[in-house]
Amino acid sequence: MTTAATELDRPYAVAPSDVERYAADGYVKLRGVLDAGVVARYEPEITEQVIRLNTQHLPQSERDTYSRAFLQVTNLWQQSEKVREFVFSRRLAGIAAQLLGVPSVRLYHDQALYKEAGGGFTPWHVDQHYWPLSTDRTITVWVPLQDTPAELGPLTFAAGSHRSGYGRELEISDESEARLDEFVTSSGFLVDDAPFAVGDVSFHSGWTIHRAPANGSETPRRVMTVIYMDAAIEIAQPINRYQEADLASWLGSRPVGGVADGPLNPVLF
Ligand SMILES: O=C(O)CCC(=O)C(=O)O
Repeated sequence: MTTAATELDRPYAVAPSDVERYAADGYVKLRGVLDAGVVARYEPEITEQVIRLNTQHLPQSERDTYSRAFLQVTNLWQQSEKVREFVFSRRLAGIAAQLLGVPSVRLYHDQALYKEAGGGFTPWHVDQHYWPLSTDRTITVWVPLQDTPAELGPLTFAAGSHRSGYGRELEISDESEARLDEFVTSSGFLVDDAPFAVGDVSFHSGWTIHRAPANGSETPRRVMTVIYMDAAIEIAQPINRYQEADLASWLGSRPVGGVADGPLNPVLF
C-alpha cells in the first residue's frame, strides 16, 4: 500500500538538464515533485505547529521589515513525528544531493515561513550569510503548501546571481533589498517570479540572490522549507554574530574545521 510517508521516500531521478540549470542559475523549479494529496496530508500538522510555536504577536504596523515578511518557526521536526516524516523525506533529500553533485546530504535545519494575509515582502538576500559552513554545497527546498500565484508571494530568484559574490555581507534588511535590487537590475539577471502550483518545489543555492513579494491576498502563504548541506561539509570560523548563533543552535557547537555532524544534523540521504 502506498502511504503519504512512502510517497515522500520514493526516489526522484533529476533530469540532467535540471542539474545543468541548477548549476547555471543557482536554483531550479521542479513541477509536480510532490503529489497534491501528500501535501494536503501534512499541511494541517505543519500549520498547527506554526500556530502553536509562533512567538510573533505584534501587529504588522509595529514590526520591522524582516518580521513583516513571515512568521518563521524552525526545526519543527523536533516537535512533531508527522512533520519529521516530511522533513526527513528521502525523495527531497535525494534531489538535493543530485543537484549538489554529492553522494550524501545532512540536515542543517528546517523552517516554516508563513507569509500572513497582508504580510510584507521578503527582501532580496543570500542565505549563506548566516551559515558558518566551509563550502557552497548548501541548498534549500522551498515547498509551498498551497497554489502560490503572484499575489501570495512566490519565491523569486535572480538567475545566475550565485556566482556574482555580491552582497554576501548583507543581512536581510531594507538595505539588502535596496542594494541587491539595484545590483540585480543593473546586472541584467533574469528575475524568475513565476507562480507555483501545489506539488511544485524549488531548490536554491546558499549564495543565490532571492526575495519574495508581499502577500496581497486574504489568505496566508504557507510554506515549509528544508536546508541541506553536503554530508562532508565542515564548520567554518563564524564571521558574524548570526553565524556564531547558528553554530550553537543548529550545529551543536561542533569544532571549527570538523565535519558538521552534530546531533541535529542527521544524514537524510
Ligand atoms: O519564503 C520566503 O518569503 C523567503 C524564503 C527564503 O528566503 C528561503 O527559503 O531561503
